[in-house]
Amino acid sequence: MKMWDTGRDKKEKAILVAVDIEGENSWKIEDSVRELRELTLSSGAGVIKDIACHRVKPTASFFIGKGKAEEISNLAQELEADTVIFSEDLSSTQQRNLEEIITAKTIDRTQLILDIFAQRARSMEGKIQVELAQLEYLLPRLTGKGIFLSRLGGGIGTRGPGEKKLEVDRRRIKTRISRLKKELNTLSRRRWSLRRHRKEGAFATVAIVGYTNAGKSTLINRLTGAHQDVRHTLFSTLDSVARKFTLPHKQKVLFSDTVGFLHRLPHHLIEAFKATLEEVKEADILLHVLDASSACVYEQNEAVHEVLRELEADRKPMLVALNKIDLIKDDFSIKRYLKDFKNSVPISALKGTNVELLLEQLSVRLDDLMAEAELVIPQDKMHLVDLVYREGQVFKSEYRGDKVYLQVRLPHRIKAMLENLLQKK
Ligand SMILES: Nc1nc2c(ncn2[C@@H]2O[C@H](COP(=O)(O)OP(=O)(O)OP(=O)(O)O)[C@@H](O)[C@H]2O)c(=O)[nH]1
Ligand SMILES: [Mg+2]
Repeated sequence: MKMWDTGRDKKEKAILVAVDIEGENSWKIEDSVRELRELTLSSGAGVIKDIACHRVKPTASFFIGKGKAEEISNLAQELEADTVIFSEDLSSTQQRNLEEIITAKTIDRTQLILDIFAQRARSMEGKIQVELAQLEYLLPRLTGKGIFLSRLGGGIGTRGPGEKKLEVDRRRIKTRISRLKKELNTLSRRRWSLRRHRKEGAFATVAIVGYTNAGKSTLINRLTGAHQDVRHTLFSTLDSVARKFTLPHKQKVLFSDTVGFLHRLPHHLIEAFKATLEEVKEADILLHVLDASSACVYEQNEAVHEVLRELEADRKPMLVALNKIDLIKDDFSIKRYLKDFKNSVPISALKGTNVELLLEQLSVRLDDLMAEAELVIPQDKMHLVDLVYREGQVFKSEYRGDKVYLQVRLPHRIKAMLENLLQKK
């Protein structure tokens, strides 16, 4: 039996503690509670109670103060909770102290998210990325008693591809981290050469991005007949998938569906998933799927931009699909969103509404972005060939004497820059 299967048969019972620290979180407390609940359910645990508390400042030893911790402890005993989940990140001291008072296992939001990722990881790359994020999270916490090492109960916070390895010491963890990073590097290089290959096939790349559960996989499935897992749960997609498609203006594109974003996505995860998220960084255009039926459309939109900024992909051209309009009863909010979100098209990926319109818009945007060019690159400027492959789609490439001839489609700005550089002696 795999170790991270423990606790699966009996549903883990969790108490949620959403903490609102003054001026720290732009989300309303009700929304934080709702999100924590969805995350918990996505991890497979059940929620037996949620508690919201406000604090001006967290305390160093108990985060929520000793009195409140005791209150939660009583409640946990009374309700026979297995786990108490905090909406904010806890330091190792806070976690240890809390666990001494609250006899149930105590975990924070990052651990909860890491646990969901651990359960979802399927591909080798996905598993390595999750393990890396788990170890990076664990490392600074491996001090003193090392509470993480003594957890044998199973359930959230104890599962993961790297779980068995949690029982090794700091130094071995560090060695493991560097090995995982090396493996990721190798995989990432392989990915890069694949991508280069694809570009030779003259595909423009469209990365489907968006908040988790917005409907990204539903959309790629509808458009391309892909079979991405679609579920009403957070982070159902971890591994990216790419599918070929021909747009109304005959451009050949490659749609990629990848991991969903989240408000305050743990930094370790973004770091670890950077390889997967390269698809986003390298895309010619982003197709942002926004769940227009959510009560937190603006917050989710902001969270997506926050992650894109971290990936340095926030300046990419973007088309917004205002999804799930079948669930919206009033025209007024759709009109408002169309005004507030630039370049947006209201759609329903589930029902197929306006999907053609979305594709047409995508075609128009791509036409605007790209221009065809013929380039002749002399030997002393061979480094530019790489740039062309990275930024554009190559239809034809051949040696003509000692020069390279390329027939390409490129973003206007790159075309102008190259033509300028190639004119210079
Ligand atoms: N009503 C309605 N539901 C939709 C629509 N699009 C997607 N859904 C539902 O929303 C849920 C999430 O859809 P997914 O396609 O898995 O979302 P995702 O963005 O890929 O989510 P992750 O991979 O988990 O980040 C599923 O239950 C879908 O059936 C839509 O247009 N209308
Ligand atoms: Mg998905």
